[in-house]
Amino acid sequence: MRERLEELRDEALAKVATAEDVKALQEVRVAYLGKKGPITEVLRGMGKLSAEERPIIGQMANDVRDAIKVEIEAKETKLEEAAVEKQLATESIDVTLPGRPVSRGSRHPLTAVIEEVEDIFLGLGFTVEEGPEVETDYYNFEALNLPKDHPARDMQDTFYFTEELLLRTQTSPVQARTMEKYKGQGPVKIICPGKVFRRDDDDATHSHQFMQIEGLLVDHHVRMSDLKGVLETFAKRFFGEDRQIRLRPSFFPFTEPSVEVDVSCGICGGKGCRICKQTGWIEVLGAGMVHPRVLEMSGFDPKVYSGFAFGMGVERLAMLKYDIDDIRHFYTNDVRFLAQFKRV
Ligand code: 2NM
Repeated sequence: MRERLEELRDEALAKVATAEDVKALQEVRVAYLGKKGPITEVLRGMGKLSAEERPIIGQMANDVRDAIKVEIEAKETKLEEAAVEKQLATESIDVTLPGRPVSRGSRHPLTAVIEEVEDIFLGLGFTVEEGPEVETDYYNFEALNLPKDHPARDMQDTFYFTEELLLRTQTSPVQARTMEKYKGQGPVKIICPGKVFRRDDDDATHSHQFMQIEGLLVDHHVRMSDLKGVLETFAKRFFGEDRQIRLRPSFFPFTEPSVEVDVSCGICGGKGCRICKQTGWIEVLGAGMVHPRVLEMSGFDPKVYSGFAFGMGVERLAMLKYDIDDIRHFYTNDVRFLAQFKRV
């Protein structure tokens, strides 16, 4: 039995030594250490041995089993390490290669301009109000002194869903809604930025959809000079301290009197050049004193309150400030255009 165990041990260890993979080792384990293996068989036959020999052979059988087990485990570790080594050699990655750059986006230039204008008016004590883009005929026209048969409606004709529901042509309905909310109690100091829609040509300077910012101030004793001061402050902060403004008479149904506001040309400083068509001035916005009927319809007593309002196109502001020659650049979303407005 002694010889048989030694023979089994040498045989098993030889097979472990030549095993080339984990699967071969597993086969050796099953063949020699399994329940039906030869060592178990030897142990089973120990009943025939003498009492002195039995513990010696038993011990020896255990030693042989342990020796085989230890060898299998050692070989297994070696094979696994070799497999990892091989993988490292064939699948190596170069950690010194530079990473792919992550490009950061930037705010859309129209968003940047809106935020800049908001900052200026917040600094003057105004708040920002928003409202629906789908409006009722009442808030978009009636409440702004444009009754159903008014000829000025033609200029702003728009996209109708029904007789009474349309895409707003200006953000003034937000102002009418806000005035209603204040229930005749001033002061109201708001600006309303947002998308507006008009039946219009689409070319380098026109779009059927654009962004607008309107402002409204209603309080006791509000005068034209207040409007002038606020707009001059805005023009200087937005375009530069060296700029001037001038007012020209105009007409809007919701203001009386109404004015067009020009800012002095930033290219020639007012002397006249190609940009300002030799006039020295560039038109930037419309404004006026809120019509008493508009105040009245929104719940303010025109004998107690007066106000001024103004409206400007965001695209036009951006085009003037950043020298952009075509309104369609804002909607094409070409990153070569958009990336130029990254803030430092
Ligand atoms: C403009 C020009 C002049 C205006 C008027 C009002 C309101 F609601 F108070 F009647 N909001 N905005 C207004 C006045 C808008 O845009 C060129």
